Amino acid sequence: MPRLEYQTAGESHGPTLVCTITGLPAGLTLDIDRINAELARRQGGYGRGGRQRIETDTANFVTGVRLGKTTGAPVTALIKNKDSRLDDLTRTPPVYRPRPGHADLAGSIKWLTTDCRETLERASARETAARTLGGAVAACLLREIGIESFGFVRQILDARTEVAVSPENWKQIRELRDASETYCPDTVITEQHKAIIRQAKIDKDTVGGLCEVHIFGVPPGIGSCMDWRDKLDARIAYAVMGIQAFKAVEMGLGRDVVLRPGSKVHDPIHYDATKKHDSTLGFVRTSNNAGGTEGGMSNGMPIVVTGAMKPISTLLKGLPSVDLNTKQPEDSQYERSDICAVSAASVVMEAVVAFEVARAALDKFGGDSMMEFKDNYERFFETARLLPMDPPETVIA
Ligand code: EPS
Repeated sequence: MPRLEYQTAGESHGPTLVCTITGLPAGLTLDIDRINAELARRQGGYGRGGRQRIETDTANFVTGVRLGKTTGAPVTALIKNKDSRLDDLTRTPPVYRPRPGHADLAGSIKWLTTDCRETLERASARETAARTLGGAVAACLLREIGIESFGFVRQILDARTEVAVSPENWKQIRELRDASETYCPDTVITEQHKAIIRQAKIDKDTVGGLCEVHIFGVPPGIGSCMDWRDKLDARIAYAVMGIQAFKAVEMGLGRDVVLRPGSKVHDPIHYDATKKHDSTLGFVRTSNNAGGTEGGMSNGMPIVVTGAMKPISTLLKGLPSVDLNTKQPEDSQYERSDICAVSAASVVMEAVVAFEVARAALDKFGGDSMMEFKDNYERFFETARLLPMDPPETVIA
């Protein structure tokens, strides 16, 4: 069976976006309502542009699914672009004045053209709808083994919530997030976010922020230290940096590890027999500075990832640039865009992190069918709880 992978295709103003997922076991029930709910959430958030009023993103599965379940064949899903006009040069004209911060300049040189549209149609964050779909499918698989994901907005510009998320409170915090127009589980900070975005609009400017994702119920031992390419934290960082406009990724304490000595960074290990039947197998920590991975493997604690999104590079007032045909100084060209897309990015980030965890879970437990996958998962826990296998007197202290 191939390893779980996904790829996307489609232009921002082409007829459709495509997500193809290979390596899914047979028999996975796709929760279409939840998948479409994630697509709708990605379209939302305070500060989005006019495009989201045109589109109603929904997943149309065209291969690899029968009677609502995967068959083991490649799964392909389409998301229709209602605002399809790629070949209409009056409504989708060439772009000769590249936007600093966008893919425009590098792409136009790479593909030997002065029309940045060739690049920007694919570089556009519209593509993230397809990755959100792939991640929402992966989340269906994870829920079958009790793994849940949760993403939210921690900060926009300098307005930051200090809300603490834990396995005990995350569902209440999710309700707060869902009531927030910026997907931030803090009513006071949400109002500050909205004021920041309103001011940016007046200033014809844009703003970025921090997204945070927590994954709960991940058993120890997902990922591997044996090959750097299989390290779970490395895979997650790769996936998060692959989201449009992301400039930094951190696990747990992240770069703040440098501000503390080792005794204040590493999470003490305790054994609690009452938690033996949890996904932790009873090995609990009093802190989670590591963000749930050690040595590139999950350690039983929640996986905690932060991603930093830069401000959108399309500014209504333009930025200093050059006309690629005349080489004369000109301000960058304006294309309809968003003032702030951090809320949407938190949905995309949750999706791409979930996909990486799903791949690592399938690498560990495998199986051509969901029945086999879940059976392997249960069997692993049964065996792990039997450790040590040798009688205690033969174990050298
Ligand atoms: C987006 C769709 C795009 C942009 C935005 C996000 O649609 P349009 O270009 O037709 O307005 O609103 O894309 C960008 C921020 C970008 O840099 O291209 C979406 O669906 O998320």
